[in-house]
Amino acid sequence: MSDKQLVSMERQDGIGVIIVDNPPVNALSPGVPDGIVACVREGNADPTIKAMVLMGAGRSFIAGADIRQFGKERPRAKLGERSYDILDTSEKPIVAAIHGFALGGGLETAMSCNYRIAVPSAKVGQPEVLIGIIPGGGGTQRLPRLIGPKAALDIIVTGRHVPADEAKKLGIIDELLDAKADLRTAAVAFAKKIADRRPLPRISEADEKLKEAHDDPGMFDAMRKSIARKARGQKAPWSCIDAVEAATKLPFAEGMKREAEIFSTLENSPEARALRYAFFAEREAGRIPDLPKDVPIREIKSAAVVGAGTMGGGIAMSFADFGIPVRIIEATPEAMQRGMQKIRDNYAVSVKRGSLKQDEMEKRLARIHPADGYEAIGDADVVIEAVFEEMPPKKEVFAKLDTVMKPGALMLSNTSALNIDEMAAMTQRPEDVAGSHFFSPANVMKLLEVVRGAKTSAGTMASVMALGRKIGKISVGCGNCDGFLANRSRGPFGTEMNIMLEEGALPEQVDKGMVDFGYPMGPFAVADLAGLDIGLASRRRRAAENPNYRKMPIPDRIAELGRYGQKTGAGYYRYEKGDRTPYPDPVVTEIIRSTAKELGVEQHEFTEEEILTRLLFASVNEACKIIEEGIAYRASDVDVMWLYGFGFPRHRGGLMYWADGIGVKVVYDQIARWHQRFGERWKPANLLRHLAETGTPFREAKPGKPR
Ligand code: T1G
Repeated sequence: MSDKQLVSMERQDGIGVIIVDNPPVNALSPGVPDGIVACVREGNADPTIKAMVLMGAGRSFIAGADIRQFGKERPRAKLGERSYDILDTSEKPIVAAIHGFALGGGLETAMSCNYRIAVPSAKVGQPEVLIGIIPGGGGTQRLPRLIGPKAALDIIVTGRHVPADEAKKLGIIDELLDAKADLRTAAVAFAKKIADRRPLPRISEADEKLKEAHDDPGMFDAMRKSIARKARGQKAPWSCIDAVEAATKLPFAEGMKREAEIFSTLENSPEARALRYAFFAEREAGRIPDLPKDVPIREIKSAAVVGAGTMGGGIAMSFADFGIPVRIIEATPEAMQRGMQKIRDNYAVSVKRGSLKQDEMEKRLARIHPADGYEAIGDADVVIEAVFEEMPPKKEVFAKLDTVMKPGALMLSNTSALNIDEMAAMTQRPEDVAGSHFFSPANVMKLLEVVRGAKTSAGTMASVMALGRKIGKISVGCGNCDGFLANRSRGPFGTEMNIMLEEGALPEQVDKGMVDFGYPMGPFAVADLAGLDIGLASRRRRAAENPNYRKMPIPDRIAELGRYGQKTGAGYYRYEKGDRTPYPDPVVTEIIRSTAKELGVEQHEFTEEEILTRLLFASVNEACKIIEEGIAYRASDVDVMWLYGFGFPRHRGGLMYWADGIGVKVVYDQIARWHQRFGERWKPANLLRHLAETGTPFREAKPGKPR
């Protein structure tokens, strides 16, 4: 496809309409910038053309540079000769007509035009920091000139997508169209209206708004302070601040050079490569390898949830948040009352924080309906079971659902580990049963683990994956086994962290190691947040099922004292009233030391590196077993689960990507040594040995037959 066809110009009433047509999101792939340059030059040379409009074909304006090109050798136009520069120096006015997304190089392209108009559903932004770089097409120099450095800092450092109405208020958009307006028609009319206006407004020449930084020079350090904790170990967020600060100190052309210098130091940094990997891994996760592309997806217009506890309530909110009416049933009116009150309280907290408007809260609450009994939910398109995490009550629920749910309804379980086939066997329609494992808090966490049972149909699997996307989740599919992909791969991490306490480590030491690595919280603090009673119940269940199950005396003794974590004011740590800060507790240290003595475990000093690799290699090994069994469909799905389910630091790409950075052979050799030292629990997975012997990276691991 020649450049021209990626970008073309049509003449309409003396206006040159330049259309970028590079599906799916009109990225600035090779040929697109040149195509824009060619059209602008043609427009300026054509006397019949008085002004131009730049717009995108299909569902979006321009979603930025082509991320697939980063890190690759590619032709680069010099500063001053890029499409941004040609647009900026056009003799005739150019109007950017925005629908869908104007992100990264897309917004930079629009800011290189003289005017910007948009439909109300459009979103604009500079999300480059989310892939470990900074805007490289003038965004750090033009945006502060357009809306002031402070607002520009917020957009560039957070990478957030700005809705069109806010973009209008900020001054990014000159005209916000009516929702019913036809974009092209409105754009041509706008272009005709401004065609003769001179001088042409050029953001590169508009320094007025930069004065804001002279009045408040401390804004850059204030931003640095505000991101210190969240951006530790990363480069891009800090570089974003440096580049915007440069815009307030240097003339435009100098600032552009500074931006390009900073950009070139980041493009191929380990952080940028890891974040690019995560970007595409997330999209790949949405595809289940052996599902036919044309499998019919069931439309979901109504939902139901069985159980109004913490998870049930959060799941109901997820549906309501995305406009789907949902009915909830509970065993008793008191439990229903508690559940509904919790939902109201959760929304009230969001309103108080300003992340939700009061009227929107009312709208969402109005979509959540307490219902009386199973009969009241029979016509829902999907039902999710979220009762206590034990098999008998879950089987009972599925038996009842089978008698009331309409044909074709999706029947799902929110279990985080229990056997989906056992629940499906309680129905006459196991093909409509699957797992939909939400992570707590269900209305906040973006991950949805979609579990395929032995009899789950392709249609059900594809429909649940699509449902996850519809309610704003990242859907990742996997097969059915104890703990599925997420919790099973995390299991050995949990085992190792408690065994290291027996060998002499302390919770605060392990947590410091993982926080330094980039986790928002250490694993022991996370356990206290989740509640140690859940861990105790799960260990007791496993010990009951498997006589060889390795007991965990330290966490058992802590929990048996009623120390369930934050909710009881003490767990692995102690907590002050109303304060979530974890304080080391000598009571716990004493339990650890005395239990270790009793067990006669040899004590040793732990380095941060041993803490990190003991915890993560244990899960890498388990993940290899999960991949070789066909439970995971690809190694990158493990990474997406760890990024969105377990807070793995995103700038490290994910568990398997990080392990690839260390090297399969190094990981294998260390695990083999621990196998010798610690025994069976460290037995290397066959797949791991195979990868080490063949020098194949984890990300190229071939999964077993999908289950
Ligand atoms: N480059 C290459 N492919 C892209 C792409 C991009 N910028 N954006 C999307 N895709 C692919 C994606 O992989 C998927 O492919 C398909 O499009 C649909 O995407 C110079 C340096 C726009 C909000 O960071 O955030 O500009 O899986 O499934 O959920 O300063 O895509 O179907 O094969 O995500 O509707 C800055 C990245 C780049 C935006 C749409 N831009 N994209 O979300 O669809 S750096 C970004 C997104 C830059 C300049 C710098 C989202 C979206 P496939 P999707 P969606």
